[in-house]
Amino acid sequence: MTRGTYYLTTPIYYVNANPHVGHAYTTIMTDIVARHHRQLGEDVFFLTGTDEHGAKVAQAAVAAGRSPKEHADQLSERFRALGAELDATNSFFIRTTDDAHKAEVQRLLTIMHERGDIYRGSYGGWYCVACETFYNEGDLADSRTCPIHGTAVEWMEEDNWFFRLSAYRDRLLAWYDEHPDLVIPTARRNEARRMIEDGLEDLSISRGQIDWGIQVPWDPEQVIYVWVDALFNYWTALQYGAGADGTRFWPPDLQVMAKDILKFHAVIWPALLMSAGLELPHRLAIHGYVLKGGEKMSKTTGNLVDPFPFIETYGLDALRYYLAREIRFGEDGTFSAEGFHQRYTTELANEFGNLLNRTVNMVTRYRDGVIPPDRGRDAALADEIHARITAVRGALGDTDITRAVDEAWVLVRRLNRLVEERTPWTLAKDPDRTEDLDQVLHSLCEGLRAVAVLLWPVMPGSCTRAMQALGEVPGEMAIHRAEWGTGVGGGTVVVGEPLFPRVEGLPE
Ligand code: ME8
Repeated sequence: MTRGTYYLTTPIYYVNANPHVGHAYTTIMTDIVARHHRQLGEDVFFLTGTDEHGAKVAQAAVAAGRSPKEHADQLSERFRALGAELDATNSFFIRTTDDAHKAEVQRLLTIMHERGDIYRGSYGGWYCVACETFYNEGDLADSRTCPIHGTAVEWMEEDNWFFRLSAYRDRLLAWYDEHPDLVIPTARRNEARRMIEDGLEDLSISRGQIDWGIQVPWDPEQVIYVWVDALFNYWTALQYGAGADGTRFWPPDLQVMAKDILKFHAVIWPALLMSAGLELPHRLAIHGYVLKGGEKMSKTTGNLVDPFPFIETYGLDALRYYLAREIRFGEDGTFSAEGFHQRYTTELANEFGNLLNRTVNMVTRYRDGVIPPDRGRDAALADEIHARITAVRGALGDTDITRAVDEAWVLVRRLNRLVEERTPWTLAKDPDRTEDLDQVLHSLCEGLRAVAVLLWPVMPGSCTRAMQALGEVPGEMAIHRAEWGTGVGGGTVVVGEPLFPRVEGLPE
């Protein structure tokens, strides 16, 4: 039997400034889904990378006193390092300055040109360099500023190449109607559909005034508009970054991003693909903003949170968990050092870490470390575990990452209640209740293994350690290992360091 493939992507990040928690957020959320699909036994290809051309990057390079390429090399490395630091399991890291990417973008553009979708025209409009896009007068915020960044826009007038985006209106609407859950959440889908319905203007897809970009194949005076160059990365990466027959992964099963780039992905991207004759993605999952002090965390606003101090103080898994749980996937959410500390202490250290610790200690004290056999007295818990697995799978199938963590956490709390209700320390004093004690210890180990498997995509390091503490083979995180009765059986627990040691908080 061939394994099903699953292809998922993050946006490729601009190399105009250092990565921050906003980028970490998207990469972590996508990694959670990637890991989950590997647990399901699928052949997963997970792509991330950097977007390196365009005016924005060229200007940042000038400001840093470097050539665009030197600047891009340096910054791209930081994004790559961030991914590694976050334990992101991306299969490839694309750079739009890769020669193979450039050649493939040129090939696609030639196809679009040959089919008559690209023509020469002139255009004048208000340009926001931070967005790398034109705005109509009516879209601008007060005093002619960008509606997203609040920064000044510039009038730009050019003679360049245009893509007949307007000609794709009906095909795009039909595609939306045929695929009702293509863009999630629904509010974003409706927003994107409205943009199409309200009418689309043709898109200027080349620039004559800058040279930091990919040359238009039939016009050496012009470079390809950075967004067209960037969007095609999702296709080009498979041509040279996914081994032989990389295109078997096409089309993307899931593309994750924040709402700032909804129009590019939900309107322009599908039209480009139609024009290039390529299949369209199955799902675009649009998440909200990570806010700091009530505002979107962004390079332009400057209210950035550096993820590294949090990783150093609390550990990487705490950051992954906090972002997945605190910021409801699809909605805006606030990052706060205080909230982070609170969740770390109550949920990770007390509810999860301490539960594992107590369980391992009790098995050690009362049963010499050997997990006792199932005495067949906990069918209800076995059912509950099965229900949790179904719920977590369902939530991740809907790309509702926060709900998946919530569903898994129901089991963590259920197991804590089990300890309180059955008080194993009382059972241990009563020779007539040996089997009851066996059962509660067995049930806790079963339940904790399920928790470790279900939360492994979110907290890979800690859940692997939890599996080791339970005497399990830590590498085996396939989803079926969460089911009751799939443990190694008669295993020996291993007393170790706490999963989430107590820490002093970081200053807000
Ligand atoms: O837009 N909250 O790159 P970019 C949540 N190069 N997510 C955030 C965030 C925040 N405060 N800040 C950034 C670009 N992000 C283009 C994309 S794709 C073909 C080209 C994340 O560096 C989020 O995923 O501005 C957002 O969509 C992306 O970074 C924008 O990154």
